[in-house]
Amino acid sequence: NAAPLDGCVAWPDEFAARYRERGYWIGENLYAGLARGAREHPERTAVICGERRWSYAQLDRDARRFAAGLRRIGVAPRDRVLLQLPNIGEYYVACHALFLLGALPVFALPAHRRAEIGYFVGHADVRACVIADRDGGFDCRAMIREVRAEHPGLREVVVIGEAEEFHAFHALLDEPLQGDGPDAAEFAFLQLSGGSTGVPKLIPRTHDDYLYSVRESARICGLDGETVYLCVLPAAHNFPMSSPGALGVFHAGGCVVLARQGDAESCFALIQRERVTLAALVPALALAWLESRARARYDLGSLRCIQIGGAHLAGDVARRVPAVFGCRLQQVFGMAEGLVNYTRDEDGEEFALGTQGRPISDDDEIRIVDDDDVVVAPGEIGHLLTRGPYTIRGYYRADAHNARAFTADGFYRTGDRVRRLASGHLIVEGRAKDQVNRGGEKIAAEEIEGYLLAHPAVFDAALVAMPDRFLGEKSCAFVTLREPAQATPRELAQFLRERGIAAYKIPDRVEFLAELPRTAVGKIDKKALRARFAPPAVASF
Ligand code: J2J
Repeated sequence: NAAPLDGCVAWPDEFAARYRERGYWIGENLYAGLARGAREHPERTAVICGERRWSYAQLDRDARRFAAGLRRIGVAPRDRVLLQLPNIGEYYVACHALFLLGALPVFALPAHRRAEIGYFVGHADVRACVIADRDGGFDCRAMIREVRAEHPGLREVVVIGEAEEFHAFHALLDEPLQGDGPDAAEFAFLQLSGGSTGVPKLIPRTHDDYLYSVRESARICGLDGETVYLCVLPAAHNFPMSSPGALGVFHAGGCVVLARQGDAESCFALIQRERVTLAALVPALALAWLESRARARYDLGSLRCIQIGGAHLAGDVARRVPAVFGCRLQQVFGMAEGLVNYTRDEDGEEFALGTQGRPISDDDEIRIVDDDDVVVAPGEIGHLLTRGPYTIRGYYRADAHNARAFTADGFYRTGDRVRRLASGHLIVEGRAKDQVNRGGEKIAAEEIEGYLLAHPAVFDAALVAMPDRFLGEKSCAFVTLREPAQATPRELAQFLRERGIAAYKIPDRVEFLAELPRTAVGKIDKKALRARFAPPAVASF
């Protein structure tokens, strides 16, 4: 086998051999499933996007045509290609085209702005990007122009819609590229980490490891050719991509329905119209669905299962989901770094309501430890460490960070605090990582603190989570100012906006303090800051 892509950490040989031997890594790349679908059931609908539909044959053909066009403009195997698109059908065309080419998509979120996109482009030496002309009121081309001025290595820009001076997506639909795509041992893409550090981390996943998680997820979730999956979370998220997500649905020969608008009523209308059977939500969206009065006006009887994951799900919300929607609730506790846990149909309601599930694989190693990395007694709460056939061994180009984020024997430190039941089910009790989980969108405190500290009036800053009835958590920045400088919360928020960071990362609240509380060792005492907020009011309907 060729050496792994520079900056990626491969599994040690003995682990790779074991994962192959046990049939987890089957040597099939992430394109193969689509090619098979196009052969076996070409006419079946693969993607629905508004009034537009792609059959498996059309999706395969468009992906091959786009791959040919990308190759024509110089995109080569192992090149990194940033993908930033709203939930539109072309998302899966572009993904598969890149998988086939052996180029690595970098899965940016639609919310990302100049700061994040510029960072990804620089850090991963991104050579090309695929973007929409506009998303909502935002002109993505204008942003890319700014990014490109700083990163001339970003040579090719492909635009879906009005391309202006860039390549039009449609002009790159050449004669279909033939072939089977790359060796499955190759790294396939760079996924984004929720992160807890100053700069975002990129997650390299291989075809082999990711396809294993997709295949098993599809099996665990009982997907088949009849599955109609609603993709309402941003398609780039690991959850709607692979747990089992769109890739799981394609693997099973089902249909992905894209929701462009995330509001409850638009989703209900799609569920009714397309007879959706499965939807993946974060708890905040589940709450919005439960709260929506529009529900009564739609026939949602086709729904068989609602998956909820990405953030803490309150017990009362969990109970309401099956009661109100008349379908199964499946909890999903996953992470883009790898490990995914599901509650299973056969586990019964008690586990579905009260736990975050158990791992996909018998070879997902779960280690729960105290602050000194000593394994805790069974059933006790501790830090979750994990290692397995689809959990990464290192972030992309991040040697120093990897030394902290992984144990010497290759376990990933998830930053989550969990306890494990005798049945193997995990319950997420909290987290140790310095992060805000804002309705499933992760915000690394250190990243935002860094931006705040760049403001001339700011002396010190600490970002912490505050409880929110709908989003679960919102962010609050506690700030001390330099004397005699002055600033208002509004000015600071505006300052951050001008840095070009995603809107969800702008602190929801800014509080000025004369001094930040400190721990005995002199670190900012975030626990004390969080304690200033009352526990969340119980949501009632
Ligand atoms: C509590 N916290 C959870 C849950 C994730 C499937 C589902 C989710 C993600 C995801 C994913 C949680 N209860 N049910 O990639 O494939 C928090 C934990 C975790 C972090 C990972 C998937 N489910 N979390 O959310 O990479 O803190 O992946 O470590 O975005 O979300 O975030 P992310």
